[in-house]
Amino acid sequence: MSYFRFTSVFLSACLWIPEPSDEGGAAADTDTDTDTDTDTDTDTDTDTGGGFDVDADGHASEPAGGDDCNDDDAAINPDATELRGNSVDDDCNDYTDELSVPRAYATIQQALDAAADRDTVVLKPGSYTGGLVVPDTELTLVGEGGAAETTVSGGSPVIEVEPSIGRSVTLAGITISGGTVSFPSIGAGVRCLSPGTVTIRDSVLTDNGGAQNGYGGGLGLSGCNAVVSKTSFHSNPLDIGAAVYATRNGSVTPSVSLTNVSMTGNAGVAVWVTYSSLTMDHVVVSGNTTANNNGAGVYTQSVVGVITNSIISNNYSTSSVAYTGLATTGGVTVYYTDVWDNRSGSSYALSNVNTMTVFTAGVSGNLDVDPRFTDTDWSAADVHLRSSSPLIDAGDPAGRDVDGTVADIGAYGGSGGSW
Ligand SMILES: [Ca+2]
Ligand SMILES: [Ca+2]
Ligand SMILES: [Ca+2]
Ligand SMILES: [Ca+2]
Repeated sequence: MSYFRFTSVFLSACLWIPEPSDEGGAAADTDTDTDTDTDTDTDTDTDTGGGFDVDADGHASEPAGGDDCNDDDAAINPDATELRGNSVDDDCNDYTDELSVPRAYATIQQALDAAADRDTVVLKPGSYTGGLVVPDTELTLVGEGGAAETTVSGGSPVIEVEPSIGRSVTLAGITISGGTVSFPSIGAGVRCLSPGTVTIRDSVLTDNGGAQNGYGGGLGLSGCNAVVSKTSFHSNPLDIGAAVYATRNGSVTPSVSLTNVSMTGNAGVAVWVTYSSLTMDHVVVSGNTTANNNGAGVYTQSVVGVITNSIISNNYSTSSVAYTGLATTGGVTVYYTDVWDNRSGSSYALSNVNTMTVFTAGVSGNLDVDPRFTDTDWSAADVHLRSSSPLIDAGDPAGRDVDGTVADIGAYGGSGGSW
């Protein structure tokens, strides 16, 4: 008996919760309740545990405040194992006929290998071992309880995806950590060298890199497209692309889209993209620091793209020749973006160095001001804006926040700002 089941049984024995009418249970109606609602069921269940747990599977019905999504079937409850092919959500997690780890499949890799296109592999809350390969299958790997309750760690990389052209692999609701990569390889956390698309949302990529001599700590791409949203990259140690690294693979140039993303406390250049197209919208790249020569912040070369509604601040490199802050060429358009207090040189003596950049404060909505974040402990920064921040309502006026006001600049502005 699981702790949860024990708790439910225990509570059912101790508490009386008002029963819902007409649960439809099969037990004989021996109490004196009357059928008061307007559905076609008759009131036959109210005497079997007071409507609290009609099917006696240890889980109260949802109308009674419980978590049993079908209180007429004892085989269906949150402790059940998901069965495939029956079009039933057996384990009440809002996914139907998913490949469930670890109940139906002991390991993530077993589930990935068994999956077909459009399948979903769902992880129960817990910690899992990385070193995974997602085959060329259009699938979703998701943590049922979100990134706060689901961690996949270790491996080189933690997760490799291999989608062919036109296919997409989605990773969602997962903390991906502890990956390593060594020169000349790409990608410690998530690696994609295939010409399809990797989609990452509602996730955390942290502590990936380690060796300091490969490319791409959190996410490494070569000729692979990426769509990343509502995701944080923090404390990834790697010089070149601590958070995201992307480049072409032969003649295949990737498209990289980052929306509502934060990158803080990484050791190295957070975004390093070459020979690609790049969109950064509502991205924070702040508090990334390195003692090595390549710099910190954002670096692009031979890239066409747009950076908007974003913040690039407090990135420090001890090298006097580093590309610290925003270092990009004319192929990238920058607007409604704040670039502030990036420094390089010994003891970070050179302020706001933006070598190569096309950025000009005061033009195209661009700013050079203190963002006034809630917290600047960069190892786990809360980059929500304080109410006094000059970046509130300072984004592209064509965009709106979820509250209907003009979009804020930063990771929590715009229509996708709730995360
Ligand atoms: Ca039940
Ligand atoms: Ca049930
Ligand atoms: Ca399910
Ligand atoms: Ca099922």
